[in-house]
Amino acid sequence: MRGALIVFEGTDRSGKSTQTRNFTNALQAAGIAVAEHSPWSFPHRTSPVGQVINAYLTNKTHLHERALHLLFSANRWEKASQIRQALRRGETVVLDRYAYSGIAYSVAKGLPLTWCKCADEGLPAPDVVVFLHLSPEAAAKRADYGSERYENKHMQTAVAKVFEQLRTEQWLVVDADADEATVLNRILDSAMPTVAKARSTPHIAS
Ligand code: T5A
Ligand code: NA
Repeated sequence: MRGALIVFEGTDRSGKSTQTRNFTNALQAAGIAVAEHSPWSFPHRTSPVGQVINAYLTNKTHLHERALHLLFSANRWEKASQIRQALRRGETVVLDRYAYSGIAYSVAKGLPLTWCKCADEGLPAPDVVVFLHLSPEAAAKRADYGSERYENKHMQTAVAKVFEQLRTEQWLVVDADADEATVLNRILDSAMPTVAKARSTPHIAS
């Protein structure tokens, strides 16, 4: 059996890092092999490209918007073959953000949608996209909100609109405005059947 590629998306503070960790643990508890160090997060801040992105996000440097978009994409391409290899080895890969975030944040800042999509074309395609839905008001009440560049209501509302445009019928939309355990149960209920189906499908999409 191959691994499944599972992507978590959502606006800032919707609980992606918390739930990708919980979900990875739940997969392991169910006897499903997961890639080492899973979940893998984007931006992956410690790679050379990731360090430049991190400096931008924490307001330590300025970059042209288009350069920044390409760096976020390059940061995913740095990991693309590792993702494919893991899936082929039968390991499931859980991602905390992916190309949808790349497009949503750049388009929200005014870059053209078609241009933004190009840079990520050809990356391994997810089998499952779990979208954690949380209103900007509820997000603002969570710990540390506002410490990074995009954490303001105007930006988050714009990003949510682009995510809505990108959403397909295959996305699993989960209401993330509940306690951690309740949100995890919602995710497991909706994602587990799709994960099982993906693992029994030989083809890895791109
Ligand atoms: N970005 C990213 C782009 O512009 N382009 C790209 O291509 C990519 C990949 C950083 C920024 O980069 C942008 C998007 C972002 O603005 P990031 O590193 O993913 O991206 O951002 P982080 O700050 O690490 O993560 P988020 O702000 O998105 O938060 P999460 O991961 O959604 O939320 P999490 O799990 O860290 O939880 C936030 C807080 O809420 C608590 C947690 O304990 C934590 O304190 N919490 C809950 N509280 C109450 N109820 C619950 N159910 C809770 N679940 C978690
Ligand atoms: Na996060």
